[in-house]
Amino acid sequence: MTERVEGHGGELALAALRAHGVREMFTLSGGHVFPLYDAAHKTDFPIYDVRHEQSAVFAAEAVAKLQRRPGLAVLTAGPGVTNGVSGLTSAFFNASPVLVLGGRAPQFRWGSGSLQEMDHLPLVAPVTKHAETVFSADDIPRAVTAALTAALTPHRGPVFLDFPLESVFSVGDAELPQVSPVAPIEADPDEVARAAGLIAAASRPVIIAGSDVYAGDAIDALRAAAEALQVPVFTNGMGRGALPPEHPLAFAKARRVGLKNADVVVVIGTPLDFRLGFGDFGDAQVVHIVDAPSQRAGHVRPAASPAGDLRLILTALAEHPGDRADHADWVAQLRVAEDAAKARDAEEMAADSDPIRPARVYGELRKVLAADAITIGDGGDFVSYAGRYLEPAQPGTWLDPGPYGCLGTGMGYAMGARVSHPDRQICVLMGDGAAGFSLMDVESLVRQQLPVVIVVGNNGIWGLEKHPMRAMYGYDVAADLQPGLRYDKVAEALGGAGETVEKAADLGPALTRAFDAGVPYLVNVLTDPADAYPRSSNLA
Ligand SMILES: Cc1ncc(C[n+]2csc(CCOP(=O)(O)OP(=O)(O)O)c2C)c(N)n1
Ligand SMILES: [Mg+2]
Repeated sequence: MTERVEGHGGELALAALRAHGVREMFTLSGGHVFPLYDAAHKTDFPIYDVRHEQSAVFAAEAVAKLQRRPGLAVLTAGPGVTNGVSGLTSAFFNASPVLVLGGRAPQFRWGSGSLQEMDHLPLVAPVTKHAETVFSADDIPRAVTAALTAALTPHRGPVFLDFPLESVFSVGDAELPQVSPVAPIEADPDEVARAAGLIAAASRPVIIAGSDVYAGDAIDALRAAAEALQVPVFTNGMGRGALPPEHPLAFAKARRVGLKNADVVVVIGTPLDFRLGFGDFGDAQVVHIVDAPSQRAGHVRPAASPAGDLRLILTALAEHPGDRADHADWVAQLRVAEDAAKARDAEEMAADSDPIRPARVYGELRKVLAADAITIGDGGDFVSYAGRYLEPAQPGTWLDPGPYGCLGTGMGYAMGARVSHPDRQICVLMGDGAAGFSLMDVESLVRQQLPVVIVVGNNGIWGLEKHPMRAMYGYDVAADLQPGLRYDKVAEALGGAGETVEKAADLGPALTRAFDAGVPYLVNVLTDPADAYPRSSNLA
């Protein structure tokens, strides 16, 4: 049974959006998109607005990542859309189902020089799965449905539509297309069996599970596969927290030892990119399990690479009928390395140094974060430390920018997280450099009553660039910020609250006040500028 809908372009768009479970929009005002606001306003569809379009797209991406449903950003024509391009690109790298609806100058006088008249498609096409201009109101429901279907089909990703002024302002009517669930891609059973056989026969296998495992709702299947085959699990991105930290197969710190000694490395739902040494694991065989054939690596020859629905593939691995090698010694060996690294980390997280070292910030934070708290990283070294010292206890609680590495996600991701989880702790970990990209959106959070905690690791430098530049050239340029700057006062001026912390002993009480505040609260921690995150490759 199909439903017929009537109304202006905004109303037709909203009808299709609702049918797909879109529940809110993130935006920054512009006349070209007024009909979308009109439709939302009349039907109590929540509108959250921001102070820079990139925050709107990042907020939509956070919704998409956390809730595994489409996130929506509405951007006005021209500069509204171009300001959203870094957000779209991040979503593209992260396979996040984000829909950006753009305004567009009128078609009937295209070429005459209307305000903000530009064709957005050539700009956004390379970073979207689908980009289209919808020339008539009647066509909007079909276009929205097609775009969202593309966004949700693995390998997922962002999509873009723009509406010429006359198409979104005029009245039309259309059938509301049926929304059918995306059919799972079934992997080649022989390839799955080959993968299962390799893992089962391995002496020292490891799993690395990434974001698509969460996006594909395959967390339980991952756990079942790991348990059935007794394989230690490391994670990255949205895969973090897939196994609770106390699980016997959950590992984080023993990664170097694990990858150095493994004979089979099973990478699931994440690309073989720079984060994984480009898939070069020495003599180990690589099994790369991906959610769509397009995600198979071109630069590596895996021993097996099943491509398809991750839940189905992982369930098949769990049910592997053949013999399996005993991995108990291997798991025990990694546990020794893990425990030793944890003990070292615990010492660093308790360090009483002056100035404060970032490790201590995370030591204190761990004491006040609930298991379901959402932590968001936006910065350089300060966030690398977050990755090392914070242990997400549940899946879907960790947001990092992903392999595009775009600074500035902080306040947008925070908004999307707060809207997704009104009752949880939301904590943004920000470098002082990163803060400059989105801190103005504290105003948006205050005004719309979306409290979050922001912890700024304030070392007065672009640390992740300054230290490598010095190492490379013996000097650095364009890497300094004002030391000791009062970012807490910025939050205060924007209607939030905050404080500056200079002594390690003051961190705990400050964090407790922050989470109790009920308004956006910025804890400005003055950290040691001499502290550089140790990394083998310092280029980012
Ligand atoms: C949009 C964008 N611009 C520039 C960079 C390059 N970059 C990566 S990390 C970094 C430094 C971040 O400094 P800060 O946020 O203060 O964190 P710190 O390293 O000092 O802890 C820069 C400039 C980037 N990743 N994204
Ligand atoms: Mg810094």
